[in-house]
Amino acid sequence: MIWLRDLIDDPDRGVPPIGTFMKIPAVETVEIVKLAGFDFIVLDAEHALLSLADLNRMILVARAIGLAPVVRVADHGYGDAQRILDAGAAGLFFPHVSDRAECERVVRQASHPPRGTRGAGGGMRAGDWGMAGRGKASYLADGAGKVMRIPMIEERVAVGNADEILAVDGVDGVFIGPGDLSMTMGLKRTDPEVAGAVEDVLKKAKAARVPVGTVAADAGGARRLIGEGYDFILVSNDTGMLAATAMALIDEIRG
Ligand code: 3PY
Ligand code: MG
Repeated sequence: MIWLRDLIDDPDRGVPPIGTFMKIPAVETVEIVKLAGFDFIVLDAEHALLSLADLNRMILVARAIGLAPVVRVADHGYGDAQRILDAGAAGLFFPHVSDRAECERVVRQASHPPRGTRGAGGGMRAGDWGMAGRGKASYLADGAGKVMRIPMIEERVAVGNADEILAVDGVDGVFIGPGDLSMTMGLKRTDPEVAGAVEDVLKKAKAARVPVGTVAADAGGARRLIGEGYDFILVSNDTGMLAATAMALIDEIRG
C-alpha cells in the first residue's frame, strides 16, 4: 500500500507527489494515470457521481497497482468517511471546512479513539480483512499514522480562520481550493486578492508545519506550485484531460 503521507515525507523525492482528481467511475482510468506516472489520485465524490461501490473498486485497483487513493467526500457526514477509510483509502479531503468547530468534527469522525469516534472495522480492507497484524498492516496504526485527514480551505471565512483550522489536533494536511475560494470572495480566480489569500494560507500552513496542497489546471501551473513550496499538488482531472485532448485532436484535424 502506497500512502500519500509517506510520499510527502520521503526526503529522497525531488518533487512533491503529483496527483489528479478522478471523476469517471472506472478502473481503467486509474490504471492509465498510474502508468502515466502520477503518484496519487483523489476520487472526487463531492462533485462526481461516484457511488460507494465505485469508490470501493477504484480504491482496490489503486492500492493494487501502487497509487495512493485519497477520497474527497461529498460533505461532512459521518457514515461515508468511516466506510471509505475502512475500504482502504489513504486519506480524506473534507470540502468547505470553515472554522475550528467544523474541522474538529470532520477530523474526529475519521480518527479512532482517543482522538475521535471512528469505529473498529478491522475486518475490512483497511485491516487486511481481519488479518492485520500477521506481518501485514496494522489497522489501528495505519488509521492513526498513515491515513491523512485533510480539510479543504476554500471559503473566504476559512482564510481568516486558517490558523485555528491548522491547529486542530489530527489535521494531517490542508488543501486550498482556489475555485470555490474565488467564488466566495466574489472575485475572478485570477484576481490578485485571491492569489493573496492563497499565499496567506500557504504561509500559515508552512509556519504550522502542516503539509499543504492545491490544484493547478496544467503543467505550467503545477511547476509554479512546486516552486512555491507546496507539499502535494493536484493537476487537472480525468475528464479535463480527456476533454482537452479530444478538443485539441479534433481542432487540429479540422484546422
Ligand atoms: C476548488 O478549487 O474549489 C476545489 O475544490 C479544488 O478542486
Ligand atoms: Mg471546491
